[in-house]
Amino acid sequence: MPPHAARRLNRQRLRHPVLAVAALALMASGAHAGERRDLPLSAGWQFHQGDVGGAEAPAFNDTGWATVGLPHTWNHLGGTAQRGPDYNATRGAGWYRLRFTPPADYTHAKVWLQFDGASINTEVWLNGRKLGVHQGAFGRFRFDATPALKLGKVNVLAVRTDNSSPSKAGSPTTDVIPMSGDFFLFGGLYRQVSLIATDPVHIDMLDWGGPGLYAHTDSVDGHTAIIAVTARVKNDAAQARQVVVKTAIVDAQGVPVATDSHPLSLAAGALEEPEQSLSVPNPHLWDGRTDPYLYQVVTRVETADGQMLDQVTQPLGIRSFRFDPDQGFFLNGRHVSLHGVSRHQDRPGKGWAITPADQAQDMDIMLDLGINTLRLAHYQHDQAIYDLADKDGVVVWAEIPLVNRTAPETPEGDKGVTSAAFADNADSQLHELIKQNYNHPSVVTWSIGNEVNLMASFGRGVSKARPLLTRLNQAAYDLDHTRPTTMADCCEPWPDQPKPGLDVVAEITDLLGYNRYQGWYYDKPEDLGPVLDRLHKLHPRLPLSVSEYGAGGALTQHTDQAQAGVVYAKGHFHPEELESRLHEIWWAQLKARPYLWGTFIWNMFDFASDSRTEGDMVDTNDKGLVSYDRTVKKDVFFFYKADWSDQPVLHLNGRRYVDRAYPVTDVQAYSNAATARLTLNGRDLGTAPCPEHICRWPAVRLDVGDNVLVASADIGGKAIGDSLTWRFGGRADEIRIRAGASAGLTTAAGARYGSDAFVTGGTPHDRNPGPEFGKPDTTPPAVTGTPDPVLFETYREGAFRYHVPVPAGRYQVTLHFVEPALAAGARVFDVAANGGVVVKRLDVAAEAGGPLKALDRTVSVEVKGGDGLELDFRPVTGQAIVCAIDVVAAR
Ligand code: GCB
Repeated sequence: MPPHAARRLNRQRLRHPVLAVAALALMASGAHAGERRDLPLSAGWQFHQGDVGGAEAPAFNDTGWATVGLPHTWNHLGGTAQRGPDYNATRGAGWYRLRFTPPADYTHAKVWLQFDGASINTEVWLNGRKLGVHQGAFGRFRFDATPALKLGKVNVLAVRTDNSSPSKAGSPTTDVIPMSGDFFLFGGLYRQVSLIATDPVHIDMLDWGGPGLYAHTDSVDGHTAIIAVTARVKNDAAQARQVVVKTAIVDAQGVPVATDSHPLSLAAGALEEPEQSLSVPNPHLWDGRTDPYLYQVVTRVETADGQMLDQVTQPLGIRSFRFDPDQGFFLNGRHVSLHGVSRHQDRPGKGWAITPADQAQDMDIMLDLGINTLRLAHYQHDQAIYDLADKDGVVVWAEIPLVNRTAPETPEGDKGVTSAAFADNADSQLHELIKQNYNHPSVVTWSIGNEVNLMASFGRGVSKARPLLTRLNQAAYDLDHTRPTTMADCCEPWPDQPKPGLDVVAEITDLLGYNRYQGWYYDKPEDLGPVLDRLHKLHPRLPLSVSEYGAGGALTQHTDQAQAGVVYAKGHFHPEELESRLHEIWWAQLKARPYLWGTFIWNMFDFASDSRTEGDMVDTNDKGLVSYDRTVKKDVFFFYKADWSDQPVLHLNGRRYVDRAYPVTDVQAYSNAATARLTLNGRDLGTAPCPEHICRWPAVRLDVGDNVLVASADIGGKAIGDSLTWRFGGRADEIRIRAGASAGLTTAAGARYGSDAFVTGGTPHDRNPGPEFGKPDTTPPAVTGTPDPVLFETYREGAFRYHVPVPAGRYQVTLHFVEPALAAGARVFDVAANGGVVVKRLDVAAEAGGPLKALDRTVSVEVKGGDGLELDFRPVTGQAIVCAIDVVAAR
């Protein structure tokens, strides 16, 4: 029916609103003979990890198998310091068998088996008869179980799942995306399975796992919204049928506000897709987190004499949106600055086999943070989370798992040749994503890939991603003309620095996201903004977002001065304080760039990654704002919450760095108060302003023993406070600094060094950064001539100054040096203490007798007044260097 005709029809109906409402209220409620019946198959499965012959046969003896419930996975990894006894990262086959008895009184003639998601390849047999195969770990899929099902009798369902790694020789998943990625692909029936009975005449059950009913807003203004609804109506009966397709749009109170009826002739076996156009008067808009108002679309197929055959209900949010390359995102004509996170779906112990309560908890934590957008990375998540996003007004980026490469890896590397099977699988997973999520008002863009040329950027093969991306982009348009496409790009080379083997993938999709890790994996954190500006200039018509930015943050690893020491992005030391600091620098730059339509932190939660041993955990990517088990909000969580949420926030940082190395330290809090006050053991340390939500009390002198810090503020007349206790077990007149290091150290003799601090200038280095992701583990030769060679592995180099905050008095200052590589004569420098040169023309290699030999110099220095000790390292030839500094009161 053309839209204008529908509008007329609805106007006529609205002349009798009371009658219409009463009639449709009836239509939208109550049980009917033709109503679908849904039998969850969650309990009582027999499970066997690994392959077994003949398990698809009904008579197969599975008595020795484990009894499990769904959701289920056999894989367990991540979130712990060491691999525990339940560690299981085995990829391969997992068999499930279930005996169940469908009710004998099923009057419906069609029965479908529905899998909400199973990983990665799934083969299904019912009573020994093969129903089909599904390839892809994330989409919902269904099979027609009718011919194999026995009503009222015991049926045997056998399912073989296989999450073999695609890179394994001869793997069955070679052509199933994703080919790689750091997230672990958990195996098994990790979402629900159910049996659904319908009438032979029904809304299509075999439309890529989708609802068979699709609605979108054709147009909306202040007075009217025109909603286009397409129901795919299938007649699986042997005879032709005359039916009526009745559609109602029902408001949040359950009141129908628009209806349409469409008579339909269905030949035997036919599928028809009648389009209906409904006009909603005075539409209440779905307006993001401000007002996520939801209608429902209810479509019912009835016989000509009014008997219901089938009915499907889908969410409807009436909204308009657009993306502008210079001004960002607009929802219902209003600019909204989209700020949010990316999320993976796994949890400790459960992997991907999570419950609706887990989904709800994740959303609650994200809402508490104050997100208004969410990237559901790097694949289709469970319907529950899209439903929550609809309900809570969170704008969603939805995506398919085309990650890191667009062709299978061959033994010779990635040749960039996308096979037909691979392309078809990516296309199928895109169909599933779009069909299954079409009706979610929260979804505003379809992403067709993530970092598709990453491997090629590392020199591992070549990337020829454009043909596949172009196909997927076109498929997304064909499936949904209402939403723009996007993708996340990592590796675009600058036009003046093309990289052989690396293709440019920008400007295929309508929008683009950049994954950027300036200051973590590469560059400096301050480079983020300028790099984005350059990209914006390069693609002036392309609306850009930052689809990832983030840093690791370990709960048990701490540093005294973030950014003073070496950054071990792919290694073992990820101090929480550095994660916070980098986000402070990044967010200031992102916030100042209104052309970005959205920003997405990588990641909301730590997640399992069998390729990583970083920070303080194995098998875990620790870039979450919240711990893997969801119990600990890292400091940086409160930085964003202070900016994004309207809840009052006052959070003292560093509560997990309890045993402090230095007697003097900055204290910092995150808050959305204008100012905050701090006391230490009851002493007032004054009120600090909180610009950009960061309140700082510099150089606070700690007491020996416990230090109770209490912060307080007033936000809109409401008092808010936070407190923590630190311990300082050292002495006020003794400071030992480990130069270049982001971690502290206690020597064999028990001397405690803090991480590099109190310093300006120079650059930090570590000769032995430890194992790093993606690199062979090598241990450099140790320094000789010291009982503490580790103290000589890190150093600071250049022209630099330490301002050591010790009280007045006489100090023994010991400087620890090593020459890492240079010969005598290549490096000569002076060291001045409070202006006077105390070490003159030092050539470490010459004095120590060559590189990698420890050299100590001790001088006595008088510190007058309260300004502390300034040590100035002044190069004469080459660069100055120091490994550690002891400033100890002469006693
Ligand atoms: C990326 C990837 C993401 C990784 C992340 C990281 O760019 O898209 O999947 O987890 O980097 O932490 O390195």
